[in-house]
Amino acid sequence: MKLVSPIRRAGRPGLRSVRAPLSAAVLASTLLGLHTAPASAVERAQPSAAAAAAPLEYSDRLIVRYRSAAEADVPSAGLQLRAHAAAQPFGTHMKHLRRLGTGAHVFQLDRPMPQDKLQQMARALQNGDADVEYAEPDLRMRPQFVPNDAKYAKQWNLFEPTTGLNLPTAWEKSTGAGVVVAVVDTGVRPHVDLQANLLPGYDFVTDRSTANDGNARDADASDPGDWTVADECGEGWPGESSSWHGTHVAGIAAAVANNGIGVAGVAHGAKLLPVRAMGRCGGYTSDIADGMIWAAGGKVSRVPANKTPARVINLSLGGASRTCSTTYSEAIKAVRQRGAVVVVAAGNENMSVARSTPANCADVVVVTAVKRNGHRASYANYGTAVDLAAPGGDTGAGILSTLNSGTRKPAKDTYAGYSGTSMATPHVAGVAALMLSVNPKLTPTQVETLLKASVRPFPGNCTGCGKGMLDANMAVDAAITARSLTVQGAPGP
Ligand SMILES: [Ca+2]
Ligand SMILES: [Ca+2]
Ligand SMILES: [Ca+2]
Repeated sequence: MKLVSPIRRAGRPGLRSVRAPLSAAVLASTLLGLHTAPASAVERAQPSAAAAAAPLEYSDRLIVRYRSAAEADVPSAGLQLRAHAAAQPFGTHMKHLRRLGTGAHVFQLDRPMPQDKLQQMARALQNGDADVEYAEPDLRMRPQFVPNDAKYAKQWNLFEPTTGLNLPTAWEKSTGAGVVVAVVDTGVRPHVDLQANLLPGYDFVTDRSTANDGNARDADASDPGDWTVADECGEGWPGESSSWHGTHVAGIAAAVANNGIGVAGVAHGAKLLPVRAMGRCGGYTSDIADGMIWAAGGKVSRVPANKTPARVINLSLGGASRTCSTTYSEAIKAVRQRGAVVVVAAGNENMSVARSTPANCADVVVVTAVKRNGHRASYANYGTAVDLAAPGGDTGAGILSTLNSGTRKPAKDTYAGYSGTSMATPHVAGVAALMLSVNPKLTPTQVETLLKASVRPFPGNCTGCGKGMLDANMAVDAAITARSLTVQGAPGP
């Protein structure tokens, strides 16, 4: 059921084909006339799966890996000519953009196309050129959050017996010292409650209208704002205020604690590596993949080496796709080889996680959201790919974290409650940092296994929410126990 199509307006080059992260309020006002409202009157209106998915079925980029050009910054003229020829029957042109950290190449089309057409084009390219190892759409991702009213919000998510993380107890053993957590997101503000934990990071956004900072990639990962005007991210979509999504996510994972102000992050002893890969209307898979590889210490051409590689990569983002792209699979494989655990939001469409990517990729820790009462949040995706659940908040009880007061450009530091699987995910990323701090030898697979083995049972109804609810104290204990097992030569999983 596709009710809203993100048809790009003719003659407005550079505009995005997908919408920005929409607030629940906006979605409600936009879509309630078109969609059946959720049954529960207690829950706010949530985007239906179809509405949330539809705009993401478009992209104006393809990713192609050539057997002969994996090491080359630019594929040969012959290869480019064949790519160009493959695009012609689809009424578009393909222009080489750049090489990815995976060794694949990104091509720019002259206009956004629906995902199924892109798939056909990718297949045509693959079938017509023996040198093409694979070709796939470069899907745009968006942050996975639902903004919330802050006035009732407190940090119940850290300590409350029902669904809290049992953190005060865990903090006696670990605060994440020595561990770097990468937040691949919209960038961050130098918020007073983040600053002491912030590393320099990098801005991987290549597309200038997405970037909104006046240039393509650069060394400044600060968030200039991701506000949009009506129709910018697809016709029919209203304008949006800046979300400061990355700043909020970063604060949950590792806001400064015991400084007398604001909030406490889960792993407030850890360092935050801001990796900017999204902006206005979300961001491309290709930029996210490069950001991930760089975050873990991998090489990305034309980007200076990351001197502070991350052991934990937080992806509070996603898009609609029934398959995990090869680009994501390769990026995940590359960062895991470097010892980084990837934590991914299940998504906010109240649908099967199998339809949300990169949550449907293998070898990532997939997190869904519980409400304050331990029931699955009404927006939260579910299914067998979900590994565990963490507090994601809901109406009147959002997850409080660092934010900025600017509606467009940055203004003052502030704090606010947001809800979403975007908010649940950095709880798990933070706990992974607590575990790696007490046991740096843990592999990404071991971190995932121990996280799942140390959960608490759900106090509410949470079907398809994985093994249970995140418990920081039990996870840290499990990491400490695994340390002694490793010493005795009996490594864990
Ligand atoms: Ca830039
Ligand atoms: Ca920048
Ligand atoms: Ca603080």
